[in-house]
Amino acid sequence: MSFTSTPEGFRSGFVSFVGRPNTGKSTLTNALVGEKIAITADQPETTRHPIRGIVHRKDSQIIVVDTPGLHKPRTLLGERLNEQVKETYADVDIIGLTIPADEKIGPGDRWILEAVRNVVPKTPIIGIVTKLDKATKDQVGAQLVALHELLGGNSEVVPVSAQEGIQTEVLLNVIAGLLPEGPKLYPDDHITDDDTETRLAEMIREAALSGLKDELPHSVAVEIDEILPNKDREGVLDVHAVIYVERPGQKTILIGKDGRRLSRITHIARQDIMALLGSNVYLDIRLKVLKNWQSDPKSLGRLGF
Ligand SMILES: Nc1nc2c(ncn2[C@@H]2O[C@H](COP(=O)(O)OP(=O)(O)OP(=O)(O)O)[C@@H](O)[C@H]2O)c(=O)[nH]1
Ligand SMILES: [Mg+2]
Repeated sequence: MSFTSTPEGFRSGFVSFVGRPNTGKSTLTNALVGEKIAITADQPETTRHPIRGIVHRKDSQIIVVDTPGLHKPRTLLGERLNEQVKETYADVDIIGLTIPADEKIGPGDRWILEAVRNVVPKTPIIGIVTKLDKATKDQVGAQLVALHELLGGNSEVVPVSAQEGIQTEVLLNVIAGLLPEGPKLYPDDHITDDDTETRLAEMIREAALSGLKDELPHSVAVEIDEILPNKDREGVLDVHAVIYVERPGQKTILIGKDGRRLSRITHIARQDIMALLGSNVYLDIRLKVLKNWQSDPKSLGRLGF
């Protein structure tokens, strides 16, 4: 841990990305932080807890808070996530509203903007047009105008492609310019607040989500049971994890024909886990049914929601 001295005129503070599910908030968070701290997936409602990532720059420290996408909740889990997100707004200096370049601004976006303005009427909101690489120049231009109109006043709007790393520095400059002067809030080598177990569980969830469709991704939750040194092999860590689903049929799908899907999940997650832990890993994943956990207060509590 090291805290180098803070130069004159240094700025620091928090920015939170909010937006509909699947608009690229987590991908953008990772791109700005420069390390994968938030999992991403091509289905909506992937992120389930606010994740802090720290961007260390010469003259500023920007703490990015990635949040679950806001949406009209269908389950108790959805309601709890929305509450969490709204609590997050209260503590940030800037809000970045994310809207993809290739999707029309709709009622969902207006609903989010209204929710944000109700909770924190004074916090500046910048517009971020995400997935720039997926649209033509004209589309991006039109989206910037539309987003500017939606936000009103003299709000900043910035187009980015987190995937291609286009305009990310520009976005950081805009954010830093709006932050108050202040000292470093985190040591120079601190990247995220999430503990190792949470990050491992998320890596397994990301591997499990890949290729799943419809409602199944929402039914997946992961818990790390324990991490222990392997008894027989020195330098190897045993990671025991459980993937929860809501119904027996979902368990069958995740195991796959001849257990193939589960082996693939284990293989992919193990690579990520070894990279994070910097150690050889034996990964053991069990599958369990926790009936309708998304709607059951007791199960939600147990899974940390
Ligand atoms: N082409 C392209 N795809 C992107 C970009 N950013 C994100 N995506 C894709 O969009 C999908 C959703 O990205 P996420 O970062 O998980 O979106 P999110 O807003 O965090 O979603 P939730 O956590 O569900 O609210 C993933 O398949 C990403 O790979 C981008 O700049 N360009
Ligand atoms: Mg996300």
